[in-house]
Amino acid sequence: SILFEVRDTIAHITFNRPEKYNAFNREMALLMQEHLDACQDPAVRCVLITGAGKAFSAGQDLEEVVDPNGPKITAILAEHYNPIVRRIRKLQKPVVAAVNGVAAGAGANIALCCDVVVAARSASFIQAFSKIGLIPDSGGTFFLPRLIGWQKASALCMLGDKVGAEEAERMGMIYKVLDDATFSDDAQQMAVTLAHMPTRGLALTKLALNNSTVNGYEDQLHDEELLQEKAGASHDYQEGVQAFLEKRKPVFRGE
Ligand code: LHQ
Repeated sequence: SILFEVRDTIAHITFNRPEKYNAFNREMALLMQEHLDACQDPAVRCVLITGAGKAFSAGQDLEEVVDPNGPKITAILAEHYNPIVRRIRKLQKPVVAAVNGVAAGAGANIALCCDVVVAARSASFIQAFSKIGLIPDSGGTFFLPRLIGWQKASALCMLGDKVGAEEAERMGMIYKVLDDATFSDDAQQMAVTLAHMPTRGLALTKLALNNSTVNGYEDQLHDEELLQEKAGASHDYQEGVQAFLEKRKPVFRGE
């Protein structure tokens, strides 16, 4: 249900249940966690998540939750989705979501917790939860108001309106829209760029941004000192400065 391949330091994670719009069943949610764990390998310097077929992901496979005697919702969140979101935020390297088509429910919010979110012009985002009586999960109530502001988040969470990629870009929900025709190549190129950057510095950048969600201003300035000290001790910082002064292209090792 998920394709996983590491090629040229990029881990490609491709949701692959196209006939179900890549809806998450238990197997797929657990597999996603395994693959994200595998991405901790230092040989991986960027993760690229996308969907096969027409959709990115339609969120929870609703066929799997129709039985009221089936798995409890709390267990689904605690065992399927929250561990995925936590892994993406904790992973010490950039995670790119390349949203190729519709991203609904948990599918949308897994995309939105990634470090760089790009979408094909024809893609869309739906906080589908309200339409079936649920609340946005997989971090949606945390990330969405921070991305697009309280009012737009609140309205989208309640109305469940479909937001096209261009509007999502305008709102600040995603980084960029890419053309459909070249989407997969362009998203891949972005992953290549990130994979050649100072991975350690990017990891510390991610940590600083994560910390800013809990820190006050003074604590955040203090964290920047500590994290910058670590970044400043990296090989890639030396290399970056030296390459600049020597007017040559830097060769970053990611450490
Ligand atoms: C699906 C699904 C799907 C199964 C499309 N399941 N088959 C956490 C805790 C516990 C419980 C619940 O959930 C959660 C987290 C969540 O993610 S809740 C939100 C769950 N997702 C949704 O409510 C979205 C449901 N899907 C849709 O609204 C539409 O399918 C979208 C807007 C995604 C796409 O619409 P269309 O482009 O019109 O496509 P479609 O509706 O025809 O779907 C294509 C096929 O995919 C279709 O199968 P079929 O055999 O009829 O061709 C759908 O049944 C199937 N599919 N989403 N979530």
